[in-house]
Amino acid sequence: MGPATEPRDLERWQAGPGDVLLVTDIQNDFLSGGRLAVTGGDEVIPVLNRYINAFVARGLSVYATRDWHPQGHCSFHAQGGPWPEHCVAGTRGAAFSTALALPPGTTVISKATRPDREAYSSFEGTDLDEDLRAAAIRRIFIGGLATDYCVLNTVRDARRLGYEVFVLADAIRAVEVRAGDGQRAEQEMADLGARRIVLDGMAE
Ligand code: VGL
Ligand code: ZN
Repeated sequence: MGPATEPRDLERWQAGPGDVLLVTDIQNDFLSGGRLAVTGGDEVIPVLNRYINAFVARGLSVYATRDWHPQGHCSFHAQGGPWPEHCVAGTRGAAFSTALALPPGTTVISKATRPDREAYSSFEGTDLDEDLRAAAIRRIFIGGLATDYCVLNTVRDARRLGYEVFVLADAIRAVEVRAGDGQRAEQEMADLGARRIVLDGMAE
């Protein structure tokens, strides 16, 4: 296998009909000062804004997901879960960052809304698959937080459901509960056939 086909290679890319931008969990609690701040999480926002511009300029749709837990969610420490309380529906911590330039008409997908169920994938317990199918979407361009949780699990489901996936390598960051989780997640996504792109690889 030559270098050009190595799975970790960055590809030139362009977005067009059948493509969607899936902006994942750019919520205050995952950003600096938040309850579950992801290291470097803020850095992806200006990059995502440029991807958003590129999609909007081509008349393509943008979806934004949000972690949207009820109070007392099973994933919180107080309930014996792995995380501090975060992204409680309707709170400031659960709100999208005001620095994120979501366009009018953005479809918002709320996930992990049931008290007794964790859901890292944006497909789990949501209408995302039905919505994308109804819109004839075949390719998902995914960026956001966190690489090793929501992004990874969403990509697993997307590939299983038959979507082509492009991971925005310059617009994701990992929680890294264990060092290397982000790297392992990126490798698994590549192994699943997700392609890795960066903004600079966009063809004119
Ligand atoms: C997530 C940790 C806790 C995520 C959600 O969406 O990546 N990570 N809850
Ligand atoms: Zn959560």
